[in-house]
Amino acid sequence: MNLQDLKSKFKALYNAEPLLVRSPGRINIIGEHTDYNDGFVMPAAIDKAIYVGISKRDDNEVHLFSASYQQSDVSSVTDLKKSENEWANYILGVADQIQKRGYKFGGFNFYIDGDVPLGAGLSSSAAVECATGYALDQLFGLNIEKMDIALIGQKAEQTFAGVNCGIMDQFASVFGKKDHATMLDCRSMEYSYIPLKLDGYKLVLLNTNVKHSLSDSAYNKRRASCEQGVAWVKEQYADVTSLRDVDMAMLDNCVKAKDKEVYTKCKFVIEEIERLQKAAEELKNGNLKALGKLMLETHEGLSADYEVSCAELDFLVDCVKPLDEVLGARMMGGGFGGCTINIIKEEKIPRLIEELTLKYEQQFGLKLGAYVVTTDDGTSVIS
Ligand code: GAF
Repeated sequence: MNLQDLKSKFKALYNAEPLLVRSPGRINIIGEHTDYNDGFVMPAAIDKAIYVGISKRDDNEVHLFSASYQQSDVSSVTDLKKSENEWANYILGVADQIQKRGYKFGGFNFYIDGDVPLGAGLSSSAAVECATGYALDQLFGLNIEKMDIALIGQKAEQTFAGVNCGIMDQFASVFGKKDHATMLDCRSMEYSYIPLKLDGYKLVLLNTNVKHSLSDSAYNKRRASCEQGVAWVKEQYADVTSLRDVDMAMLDNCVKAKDKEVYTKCKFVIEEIERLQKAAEELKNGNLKALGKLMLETHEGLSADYEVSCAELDFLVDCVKPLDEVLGARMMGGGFGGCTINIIKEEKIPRLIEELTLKYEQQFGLKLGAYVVTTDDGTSVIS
């Protein structure tokens, strides 16, 4: 990302000097669809980020410009509502949530750019939300807690983008730490950093370059199935408030006979919460092979039970599964497209990407994206 270029474009557009904020995209090592079930997640921020330039205005107007869409959007802080420009809603939704929490701010100019691939499941939208929240906080001296920046971003996604998401993506964008994975307990919101020592291996993201259109509605549907499962378990175990409190015996007892669909969805989540805890131990002990095996199990569960994979993601995982140089592989994030995350031996990466690109194109007529990523720090002011 050329920051000098971003600054000069901001100046040319708004005739003002911007404050610059960066907020990264994220990967998730393991722990999928567990965040909205009070479970654990293990994401990390990556070296691809959203960059925001921002300056105060003398009036109450909000002037936005997106470099990716080459579009502008004008509104007012006295009447923040959804825009016809979808990209603008991730920004306006955050401004709206900040206001709803009682913080006051005036009009602002805003320029957004970045190198997080859009629609690739790397949480570019969470990065936009967190960059916006932090930029407004820093520009207007609002003193918002960092955890609240993440929570505000999540709420904005739910209200202005209509996805009933959990907290993982915004949390990872704000709290990421270079060379570390973050283990977050989504119930207590306590977190710890686990060193990500990959010793000769690298994290490689393989981008299917598809985003099947049912992704948002299916996400909300999965969440509803989990809630239904909890409601049935609660009839017998009154203290239960989420799938985090449920074990397989309780699930078998209360849900199995009622609804197969709800049962398999809840089963995946219960298994995944347990799997993540094992994975954290393996990572701490430097046992990448065991971690990789758990990642493969996660993929199987996401594909067969949680049913959020797709032919393209399954194909990419199936291709690398038998290879010695690949320790782990799985689809990542909400599902229905985006990227797989792979742990691959460094010297084998270029050749493998070449082969997979060919195979993927032959199979689907699509171009494969491939990014060797490193982990990075979370949201910050850069100048
Ligand atoms: C999406 C959501 F935004 C996250 O909150 C999380 O639920 C994830 O899907 C699945 O683990 O990225």
